Order: sequence, then C-alpha cells, then structure tokens
Amino acid sequence: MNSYINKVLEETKIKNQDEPEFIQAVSEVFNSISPVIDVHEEYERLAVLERMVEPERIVIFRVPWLNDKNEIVVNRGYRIQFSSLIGPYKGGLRFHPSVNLSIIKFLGFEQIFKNALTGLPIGGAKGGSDFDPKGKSDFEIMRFCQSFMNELYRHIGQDVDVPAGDIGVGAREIGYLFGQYKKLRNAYEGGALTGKDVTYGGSLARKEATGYGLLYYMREMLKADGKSLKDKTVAISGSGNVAIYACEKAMAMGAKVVAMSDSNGAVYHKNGIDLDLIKQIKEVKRGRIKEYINVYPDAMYIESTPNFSPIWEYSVDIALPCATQNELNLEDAKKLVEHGVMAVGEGANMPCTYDAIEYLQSKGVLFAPAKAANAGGVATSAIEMSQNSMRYYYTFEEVESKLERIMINIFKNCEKAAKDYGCEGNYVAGANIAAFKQLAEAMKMQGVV
Ligand code: NDP
Ligand code: 2IT
Repeated sequence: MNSYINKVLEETKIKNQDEPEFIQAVSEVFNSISPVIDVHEEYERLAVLERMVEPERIVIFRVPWLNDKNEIVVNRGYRIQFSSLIGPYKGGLRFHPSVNLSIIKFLGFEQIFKNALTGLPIGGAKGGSDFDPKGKSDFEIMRFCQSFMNELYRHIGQDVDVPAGDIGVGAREIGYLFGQYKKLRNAYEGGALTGKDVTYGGSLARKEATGYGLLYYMREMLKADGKSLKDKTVAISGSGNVAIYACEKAMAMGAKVVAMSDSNGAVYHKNGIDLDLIKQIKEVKRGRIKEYINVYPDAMYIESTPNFSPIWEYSVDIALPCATQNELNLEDAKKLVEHGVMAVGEGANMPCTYDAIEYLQSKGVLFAPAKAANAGGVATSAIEMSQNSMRYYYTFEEVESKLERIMINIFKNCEKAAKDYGCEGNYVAGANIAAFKQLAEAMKMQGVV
C-alpha cells in the first residue's frame, strides 16, 4: 500500500477506535486506490484522503415520543452529512436497534462513493435511529417519525440534504416524515425526501429500483464473462425492499430463486420461491418468513443463530446478500464456493466481510460490490428529485429504462477503471477507483473547504 494511504489509514483507525464498521469501509476503499494515488502526488499535499474520511457535519439528537400506553420513550437520532462535493447531501434513514455512530458513519462514507458512481449530482449522507419499528402500532410509528422530523427538518431541504429509506424505513415512514416536514415548513417542498408514495410526489419504480438495479448490474457482469442469469439458482438474504425486488427481477430474467430469509431464519423451496406469498407475508402482514411453510409444507425453514446464517448453506449458482452489513463471512464464502457458486452480488451495504470478498475473488467467483451494484436505489431517488423539480412525472417504463441505462454505465465504468489500473475483472477495485477519481478531482477544483 502507498505510504500516504497507509499513514491516513493508521490515523483514521486511531481517531475512530470505537467504530469498527467505519474503519472497515474506509479500509476497503483505501486498499483499492494505490494506483491512483501513485500517479497523483499532489493529493497528499492537498490532504485529499484526510478530508475524505472526515464528515462535513454530524447531528445527533434526542427523539422523545409517546407509546400506546402513554409512556415516554426516548431514542437517539442521527444525520451525518458526509460530503457535499458533487451535490446536496443524499442518503437513506435506517431505523433499527443496532444503529450507532459507527454504522451511520460507514453508511455515510459508502454513500459518497456510490452516489458518485451514479453519474448524478448527489453528495453523501445517512441517518437514522436506534428505534425498533418491529411490533409497533401505526400510531406509534407516526409519533416517532413526527418527533424525529421535529429536529431533522432544520437540517434538510431539497437543495441541502435529501433523506430517503433504508432498513426499517419504507413508504409508510417516509409518508409520516414528509407530512410533518410539510407542516413545519408550511410549504410543499417535494424534493426534500425521496421514496415518497406515488400519490403525493413519489416516483414510479423507486420501490423496485434497488433490487431491479442489482439484477441489471449482475446481468452485465455475467455477460462480460460470457454467462447469463437464465436457469441459474439464486439465494437472496433478507425479504425486505431490496430482496423482494431483486427476487422479482431475477425471476423475470429467467433465474430460479430457491431461498430467502429474514432476521430469524431462512426458507428453502426447491421448486422456486412463491414471491407473491413473500410479498403478502412481508409487505402486507409485516409477518415472519417462517409463515411461508404454513402454505408450502414441502419448503424447508431453518432458524438463524447469532453465528449462523442458514441462507448460505444451500447449493446455488448466485448469492445475493440483501439484508445487512457483515452478514456473509469467510465461513459462509467457503461454503458457497464448496457448493459451486459462480457469482455474488451485494444488494445490501457492506454485507460481505473483507476476507470473504478476497476469498471469493481468489476462487474466481464474480463479485459485484455494493457501491456499484445497489446504486440503482439512490439513482432513482435522484430521478425522483428531478421529477419533483420539474413538477412532472415519468411513466414506470421511462424511469426503469433510465435506471437500466445508469446501471449499464456503472458496470462499464467499473470494468474500465479496473482495466485501466491493472486489476481487470476486479469490480471492487474498479468501483472504488472510478468513484475516488471523480471525488478527488472535484475536491481539487473547490479549494480547501
Ligand atoms: P428492509 O427493512 O426493507 O429489509 C431488511 C431485511 O433484512 C429484512 O428482511 C430484515 O429482516 C433483514 N435484516 C435486517 N437487519 C438484519 C440483521 N441484523 N440480521 C439479519 N437480517 C436482517 O430494508 P432494505 O431492503 O431497504 O435494506 C436492505 C439492505 O439494503 C440494507 O443493507 C440497506 O442499507 C441496503 N440498501 C437499501 C436501499 C434501498 O433503497 N432501500 C438502497 C441500497 C442499499 P427482519 O424483517 O427480520 O428485520
Ligand atoms: O443505501 C442506499 O443507497 C439507500 N438506502 C438509498 C438512499 C436514497 O437516498 O435513495
């Protein structure tokens, strides 16, 4: 590793000792960019890396709300405005009990690079809370979202910072957040949040965009290697927004999805998963995936334990981790390789540990990195923002064809950057290099700010 990169990485580790996920995300990027730093000596003088790992701003705030028993509950809210180099801060909100500063910082850091890869004018941000939406009534969710927005509204705006969904934040939560934002601002400022329902300013195909985009990226990556999705078996972790629409597009492309999961366990269905049933259980009833076997007794259900993800136990051609960070580790990677996996695509953010990625690549498994492969969601959020600015709506087909074009371009840019910098076929390096090059040049142009 280049000595300047090494120096900044060591400093970052010392400065952020209690933030393992953030250090992991920074290390992954820094491990790829030596070939660029080597030919740009001025980056050290301009402190490009030091500035890239330091967020522009972090807001941490109290979120008090009343539960249905009229008890006061207090959660912690976060918004990290990491980088406005190439556009307004942009990135999702995550509501999950595991949310802490390290998670928010890693997600915000990743978002800067992902958003650059889309080719659209969006900076990097993330936010959320340790609030757990599971088991809460609609009114509890609403009161929480309103209280969260009572502070967040000061920091966001359609040209400033534009939040969207992530784990635990979907159309329901965005609706309550938007309603409160509109009330506080006394103005309809549609582009201040994305992932809105289509009844009041949302974009068609935003709901499907991350999952569909992942499959477009997979299609391109397989095609470049003379392969296709047709008749391939697929395991998808999670059964939330990304997983469901990844499943839908994988099936449309001729693959057979045989396994899906949630945080409690995984379902395996040899004949192919019934996606309508998954949607019914997860999107309508907000239930557990285990309920699948009540309808299909021939399917199999295995519970997860803290150190065991049953979803990676099965023999499949393609694995798509679409749930959460570090959900696919070296042991899982070894099992997948033993069972003959040919490609892995990250729908979630940083779902694979770094040693798992290195192992998969060393065994010749095609690997699609999150920053590139799941960028279809935020890209379509940017398309939602542009529709809001124009006060106009595109059709589903128009949005989807823009998404498809964006994903093809992202793949081609990753492929080219990898080739140009001597790591052909390594799309992790390609994605990091392509995004870093643009960001570093933008930083150079804008002076020391
Ligand atoms: P959802 O909340 O819709 O779904 C999350 C899914 O992952 C659920 O099935 C959930 O299970 C499971 N899950 C969540 N946390 C854990 C955990 N700690 N262990 C095991 N399973 C878990 O979220 P999304 O589908 O929106 O997000 C999934 C991933 O994709 C995240 O990493 C997110 O950052 C990333 N992403 C999302 C985008 C979007 O547009 N929504 C865009 C790009 C990336 P359960 O129901 O049991 O909680
Ligand atoms: O991780 C992500 O890219 C998202 N959760 C989507 C962000 C967005 O602004 O649409």
